[in-house]
Amino acid sequence: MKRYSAFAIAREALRNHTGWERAWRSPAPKRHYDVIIVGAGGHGLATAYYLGKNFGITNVAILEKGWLGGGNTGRNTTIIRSNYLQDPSAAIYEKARSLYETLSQDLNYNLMFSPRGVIMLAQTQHEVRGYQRTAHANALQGVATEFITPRRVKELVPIINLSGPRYPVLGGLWQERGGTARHDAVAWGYARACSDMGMDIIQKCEVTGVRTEGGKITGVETGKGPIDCQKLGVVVAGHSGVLADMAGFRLPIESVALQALVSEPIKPCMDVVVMANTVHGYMSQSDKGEMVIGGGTDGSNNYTQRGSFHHIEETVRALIETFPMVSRLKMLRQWGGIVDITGDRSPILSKTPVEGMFINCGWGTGGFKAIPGSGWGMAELMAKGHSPLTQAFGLERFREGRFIDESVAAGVAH
Ligand code: FAD
Ligand code: PYC
Repeated sequence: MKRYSAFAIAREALRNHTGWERAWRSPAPKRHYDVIIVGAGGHGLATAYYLGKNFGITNVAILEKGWLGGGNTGRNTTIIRSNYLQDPSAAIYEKARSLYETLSQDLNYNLMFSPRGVIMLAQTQHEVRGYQRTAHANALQGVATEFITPRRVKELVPIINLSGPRYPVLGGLWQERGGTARHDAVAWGYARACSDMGMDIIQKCEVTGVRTEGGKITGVETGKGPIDCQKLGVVVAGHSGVLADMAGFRLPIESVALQALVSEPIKPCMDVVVMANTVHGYMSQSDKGEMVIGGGTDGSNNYTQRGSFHHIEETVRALIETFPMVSRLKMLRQWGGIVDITGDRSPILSKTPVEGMFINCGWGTGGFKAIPGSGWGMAELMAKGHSPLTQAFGLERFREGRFIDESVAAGVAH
């Protein structure tokens, strides 16, 4: 695959952009692969990429029922941070954040990573204590965060109203190297690199059945026929329960819609990301000038990719107290994704009761930020059978009661 560079752009400009290659191939599926990954979202593609890059495993197919990146990866609000409380979480999210720092260069694809800083506002005494505790934990974990005063919050976010009648701003948990990245580009960058390594990305190829023999994985049924494999990685976010059901086991997971919206584009007014978890809202400004806004999850489990209308109204109403300027904005578009939530708000990266079948899910409302670290750990788990990054996130923790409680760090109300 030709490298993207300033020189390549100049060359193509001179020949009316007729020389660009397709970013990834669209092959017909082969009858057999060493590894099949189900789901071409960020986590599935990153898993495939690190299988190839770190372990030389490239006879891999990535099967996607829709278009790659069309699930939550292409629907999220792109916030990247690693300010979690528990040690296993800090390890995997910080691994991901640090990989994001150089991922554009690694993939030779501009992910528009923007470490502009993330603040999680403390708007109750309970949150003050919670975030101070997280800042102390992060210091021990080597994650750079600090608890900041309301005055510092105002310096960083001049448009904020510190003295809301219900929820005044009492401080915030600040991560200076948190930020955002372009979500589609993350999927596209990994896809291009996987295709370049010889992996087959097969879109419009729904997995409809999981084939086993003597408790061991042998392959999958798909809309394009049966395909055999030695190892299967299921990375399908909100549809994880459906795939587990096909293989004959159950997951401790719920699927629910989470939605977001963007405003009309306006002049630059906020150059950090702000999460206001008590009022169930968060906001950043995109490079195009739109205010990117999201809220909490729907109150009932569902598989819609829209979310309920009253919920978006509630989000905006709540945000107006902290950001009065929002009341003057016109909203441009709204969408939703199906997120997969576990009881302890931590993901599952695990072997399963079926030998050779692995699962990566449960990232809930917060998995975009984790994509590189998750892919790194999941690839190691699939290649070697164990990984220090994924060890604590096995399915057995629900049986053994070793929960990794991240209900505060999850940030988004559910
Ligand atoms: P997905 O991107 O959903 O990929 C799974 C893929 O599997 C899909 O493409 C789907 O089509 C495919 N699939 C499903 N079933 C089958 C099948 N049977 N056969 C073949 N393919 C199948 N996280 C953050 O860190 N920061 C944020 O700011 C943030 N904001 C969010 C805002 C919203 C509105 C939403 C919905 C989510 C947000 N998230 C955020 C969460 C984040 O988007 C997800 O955790 C992450 O994208 C999950 O990635 P994935 O690769 O696991 O899933
Ligand atoms: O996990 O940071 C996050 C997040 C922000 C918005 C949705 N999830």
